[in-house]
Amino acid sequence: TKSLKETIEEVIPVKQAHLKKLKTEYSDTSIGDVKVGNVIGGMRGLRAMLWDSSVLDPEEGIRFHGLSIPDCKKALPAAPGGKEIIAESMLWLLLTGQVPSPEQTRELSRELAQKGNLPSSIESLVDSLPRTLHPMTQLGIGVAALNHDSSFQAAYEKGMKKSEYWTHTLDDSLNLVARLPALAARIYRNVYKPGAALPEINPDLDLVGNYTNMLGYGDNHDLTGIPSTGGNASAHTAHLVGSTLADPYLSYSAALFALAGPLHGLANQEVLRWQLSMLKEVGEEVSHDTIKEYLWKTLKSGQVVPGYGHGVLRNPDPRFIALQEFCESKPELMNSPIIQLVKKTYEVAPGVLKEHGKTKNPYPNVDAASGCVLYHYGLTEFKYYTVIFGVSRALGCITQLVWARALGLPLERPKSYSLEAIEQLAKSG
Ligand code: FCX
Repeated sequence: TKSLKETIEEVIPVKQAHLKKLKTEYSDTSIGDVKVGNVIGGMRGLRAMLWDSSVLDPEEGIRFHGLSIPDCKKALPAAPGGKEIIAESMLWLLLTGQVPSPEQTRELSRELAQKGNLPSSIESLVDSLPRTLHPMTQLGIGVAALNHDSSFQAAYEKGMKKSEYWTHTLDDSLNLVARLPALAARIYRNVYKPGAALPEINPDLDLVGNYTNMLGYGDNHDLTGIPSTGGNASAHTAHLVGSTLADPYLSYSAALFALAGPLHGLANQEVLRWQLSMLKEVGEEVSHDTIKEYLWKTLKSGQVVPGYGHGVLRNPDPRFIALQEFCESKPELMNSPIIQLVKKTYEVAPGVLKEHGKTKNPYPNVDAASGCVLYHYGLTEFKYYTVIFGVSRALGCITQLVWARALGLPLERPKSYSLEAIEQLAKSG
């Protein structure tokens, strides 16, 4: 069976030819205008980025090489005995656009397990961090320090041809993905279970199986996240930093610090903090009316309702729907108070946000549900939740780094203007 690298190698010339055709035939063709609103509104809706492995449609959500999340669940090899997509099969799809065979998936799992141990210098670096330092900050520090062994950086210093950039980027990226579980699990152990033993990586488990096992939750695939890609802040950051030829470790650590923002990945922590403070205030008997009151109290205090709204989506996030369906498929999940609360909140929050009249999308995003499943499984330390997000999102970000180098995409440098200059441009039309 063909390896991942061999499969990518076959696809690269096809994509390079497609990009070359685009460049020669359409470089000077406009595909949309830039309004002042785009420049001062966070570039919302600005068509300004190439990202091939997935597309995010405002109405129907994300598709990976054309496959929706339900399509992926049907097509991709699932975990042994499980139903959930396993990370390695998703990684193969993202990187190659093809569905891997069970053997290819198993082979990749074995390769990642072999590469999964942390260098002792990284272990002592992470162990030296204060327990009170946010787990996301610790993860970013650990990932950046892993660049000690970057093959991209070493090859660059020796001088390598542009055509080799992608293979060293892939090597670093696979090493990074392989080491994330041990790094993330060590941070969890250090902060929440100091002194507890950390299980070894088991070569017979896949990436998520090893990660949940090292967290102390057994080989539980229900905790995995769905990688996302595209113009969101963390993916965009990885893409921008990678365009300077900073290696994948530095690029992904930058992405993790973007993910650590409350409007982005930290929202899954914020949702739990918010829902739990609601539970504390209104007690277990929560009615739609008490939830409504709490929503208005949040909005009136100038805070956003965490887990609702989205920069692109204008419908409930399919990742939220997938998690809701997952909860409905497990009776023990459905009578968990926190999952009941998320469900009841979903029944009133869109109405309140529509009445509030500010958000363009009053519906839930993935964070509205991602944390409560973890909470139910006993992983109640919600300040750790974004770290789990940071492990799964790496798949999307490193895919883009490999492909940006394979396609020879240049350093990113949008043009910036002063307020005065923007006004002049707007007046001159
Ligand atoms: N609660 C209250 N107000 C909200 C809101 C929410 N959930 N979502 C948007 N708004 C407000 C915005 O704050 C903005 O108000 P302003 O004009 O006073 O600044 C107005 O509605 C228009 O914002 P909008 O264009 O709809 O949304 P943006 O693209 O600016 O922002 C995010 C999108 C996701 C940042 C926004 O919806 C939000 O803050 N949501 C809550 C935090 C969250 O759940 N983030 C996770 C998003 C995603 F899933 C992820 O990255 O993981």
